Amino acid sequence: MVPSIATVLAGISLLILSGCSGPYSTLDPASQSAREVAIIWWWMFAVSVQVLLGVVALWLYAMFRPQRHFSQPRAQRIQNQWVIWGGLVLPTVAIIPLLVFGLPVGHRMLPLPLEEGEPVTIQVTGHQWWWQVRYPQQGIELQDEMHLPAGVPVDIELTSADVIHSFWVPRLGRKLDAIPAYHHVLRLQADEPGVYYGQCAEFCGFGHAHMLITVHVHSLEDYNAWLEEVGDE
Ligand SMILES: [Cu+2]
Repeated sequence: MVPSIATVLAGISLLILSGCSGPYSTLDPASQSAREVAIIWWWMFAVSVQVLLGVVALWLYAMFRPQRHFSQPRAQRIQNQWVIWGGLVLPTVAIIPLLVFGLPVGHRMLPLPLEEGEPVTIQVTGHQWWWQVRYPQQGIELQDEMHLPAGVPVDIELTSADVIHSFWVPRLGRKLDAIPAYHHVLRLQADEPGVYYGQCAEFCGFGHAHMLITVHVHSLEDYNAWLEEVGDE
């Protein structure tokens, strides 16, 4: 029996969408800011599919339309209209909503002053090819491993000891470069306890692909208990 086109398309979609979940997927968000990034991604995907279908439809039309001959000035006018509408108006209309919705999402991941309380601060330094994680107040130092409290803003102070790296835990938020001599701050806030995985997202040499980090998110009580147990004060 030959499967119908609908069955084949459904099968292909399922196969593609199965890549949307998993430990490194931005489309399986576990924080408010990661959720907002995922929503924008889905909108961009939906709009780009419409654009693709539109372009394919125009291409088919151009291939199979009956031949018509225009005078030179009219042909030039039609050509100019395509450049103006397709080359200027369409990209502008597409980019403006992206800016309107995208800028506030990025803004919420900045280390802005909180209405109450202080964020937890963790210092992260990228090395070829590992992550050094420090809790300055407790004198804790870890390698390729991080512990965070859930539901609490955490400021990750990023720098690098050698080349440019990029810190990225896709399910918790955006990525941010770790650059030698600079200190960039990334604010994350995980929804709930769990284990999340990160990966260096800037090619940094031979061991880049194996530059991973495991993020353990605990309840606030468990996090404080962990700090007491591991810290030196
Ligand atoms: Cu890297």
